[in-house]
Amino acid sequence: MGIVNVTPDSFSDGGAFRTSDEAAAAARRLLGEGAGLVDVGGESTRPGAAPVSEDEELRRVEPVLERLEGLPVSIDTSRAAVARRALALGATMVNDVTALRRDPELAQAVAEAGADVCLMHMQGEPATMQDAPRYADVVSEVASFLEDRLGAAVAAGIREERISLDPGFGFGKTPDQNLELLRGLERIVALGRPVLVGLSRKSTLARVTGDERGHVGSDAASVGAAVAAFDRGATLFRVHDVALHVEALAAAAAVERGRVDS
Ligand code: HH2
Repeated sequence: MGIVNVTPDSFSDGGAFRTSDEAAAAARRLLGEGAGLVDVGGESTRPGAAPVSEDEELRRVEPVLERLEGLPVSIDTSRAAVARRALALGATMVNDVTALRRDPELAQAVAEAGADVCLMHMQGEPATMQDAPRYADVVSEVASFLEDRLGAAVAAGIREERISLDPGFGFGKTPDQNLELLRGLERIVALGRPVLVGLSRKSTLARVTGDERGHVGSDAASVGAAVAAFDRGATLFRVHDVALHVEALAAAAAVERGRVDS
């Protein structure tokens, strides 16, 4: 999954595009590099980010989605109105960092469209989530949250085979909590749904490479973390540098198979 942020303030590439044409061209490039899907988002969820209005979110993503009709697109939103518009324009997946908790109508919008959905764990809200995240046992708590949200999504009429789960790296977690969660990823995989990970350029990766204050991890560190997640059973990777991840994960998958051809 290649990332296309249409936001002025996302943590690593906010404000990267001046026009919808530029954003759509970047999305096509990521697909050309081997992404199976591009994730288009109009509201930053980085730590400290303020929410944007529904009108503003729609104004940002709609022209990009129009330019990507017919291509595999996921919409990074927690709002039913934005999801409905994106699904009408051909998006096939809704990536909701609130796991269907923010907008009570979103589950129905996904169910009615028969779309895929990714349910992500977050402790708190983006504005304050990094203030003092606390867990007795981060792996168990995230697993049990995702199990509950999976149940809620199915109860709302979304078919289980449409649902993927995401532990939500960086969303209300310290660097050590992110690493403990990644080390224990098999517990999330054991819930029986595909697991998506968003580790790309997250600030925990800046910490592990000795950058004490940086907010953006390197692509090399991102690839290392993605391969560690792959080894623990993750199958979906939300990334900025698609070409690097495609090559690294092709190598990791070939090792797993023990032969060149799949
Ligand atoms: N991380 C961000 C946004 N959306 N969705 C999922 N499923 N998993 C993630 O880990 C995830 C996500 C990060 O926030 P943002 O500020 O939008 O930065 P970027 O899109 O550059 O990663």
